[in-house]
Amino acid sequence: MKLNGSEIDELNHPHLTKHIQQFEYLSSQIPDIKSIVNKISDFNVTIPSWALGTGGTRFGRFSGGGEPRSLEEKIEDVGIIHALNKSSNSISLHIPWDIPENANAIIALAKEHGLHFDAVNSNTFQDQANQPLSYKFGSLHHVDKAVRQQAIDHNLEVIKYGKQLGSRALSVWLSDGSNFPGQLNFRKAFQNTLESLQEIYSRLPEDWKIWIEYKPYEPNFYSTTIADWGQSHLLASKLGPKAATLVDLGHHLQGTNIEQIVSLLLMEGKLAGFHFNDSKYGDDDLTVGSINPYQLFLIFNELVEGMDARGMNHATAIGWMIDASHNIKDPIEDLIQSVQAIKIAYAQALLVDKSALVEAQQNNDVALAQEILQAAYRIDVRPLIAEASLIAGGALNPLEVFRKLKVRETLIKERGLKTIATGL
Ligand code: PSV
Ligand code: MN
Repeated sequence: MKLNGSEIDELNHPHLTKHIQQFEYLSSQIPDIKSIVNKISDFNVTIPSWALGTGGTRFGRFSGGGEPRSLEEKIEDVGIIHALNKSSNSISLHIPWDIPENANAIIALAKEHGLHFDAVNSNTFQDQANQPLSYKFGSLHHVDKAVRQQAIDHNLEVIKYGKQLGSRALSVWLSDGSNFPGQLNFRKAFQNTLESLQEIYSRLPEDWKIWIEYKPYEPNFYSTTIADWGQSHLLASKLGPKAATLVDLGHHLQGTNIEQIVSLLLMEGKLAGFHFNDSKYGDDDLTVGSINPYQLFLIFNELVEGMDARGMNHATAIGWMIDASHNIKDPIEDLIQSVQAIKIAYAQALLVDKSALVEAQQNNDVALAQEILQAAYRIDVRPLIAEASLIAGGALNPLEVFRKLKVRETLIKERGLKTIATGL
């Protein structure tokens, strides 16, 4: 299924007069609104292939139907999101879940939908059929060199697929860790991981990066070998300039000041990018901005400040991606909401009065500094986001258009109600 621009235009039409009024009102409040609209237009958020099906917990999974059954259908789904919001022009694949049988045909299909391929993800957290050695006790950190070698070879294979598709980064998340005190020698586990990553790093293509994700717990509940940003950063700095730390918002213990982590990683030139989601308790993988939109804004505030300080291009210098699981919502609707929330937070961060904030900080004027931040956060920037989408040929309200066009109903007709889960 592929949406066409004219059916989207038609549904925008009845809302145009109201939109123009709202945008004009916002323009009267924001001096250089055009430059902000342009930045929003340039900004894209990658959709992970594994987020297009219904997720689940270890207790159950409740499919809404019409889920993608193949890589081709996952690309179609991202194409639908991109046609609606004009901000999701790439997909991130997970190997072996998404092995492209015919890379040229896959590239052609992606192009048809205006998409390209972002980072490729390796998977050494599951055993695959016919895999000689088990990852039950870890992969790149394993006590047995033969298991480590198998995991290294898998990562090299992932790079091979990524090269065919035009990806430029390998994203590594390890579930390696331990469940009980005494199970693992932390130092040896870390050194094994480093050695394994060094071997992968030495085989990275010239223009590639390796992104190292961290997570404090789950599936292991006592220790994780790359548990936090310090451990990831230690590995990334030992590896070299092509390695950096990937921040998944859900991978922090409650109350962690993620914006401060982001600021320092940026300062060191070691922020690879993001996996966006939201959470209340742990790695809940909820819709971005659904629980704590203020935190998301504060993170973007640091991003904008830090990237501007280093002269980085907001849209392209780091990886922007969603990593979420949709247990009760339609996955496409959830992803549409997530991308909108990210664009809102980014736009609000662009509206912070930077020079006034610097002055307030210099004067230790704490109350004023807070006022300045919150003044930007409290602006309703939705007309600005809608304007950027409209100019690019997208929907003023992507979620509403998705529903009005009865996209899910069509997908259910095409693909059936009962679909097999691929991925997480
Ligand atoms: C598991 O927590 C996880 O969500 C990691 O964040 C990875 O990025 C993702 O799965 C896919 O491997
Ligand atoms: Mn992640």
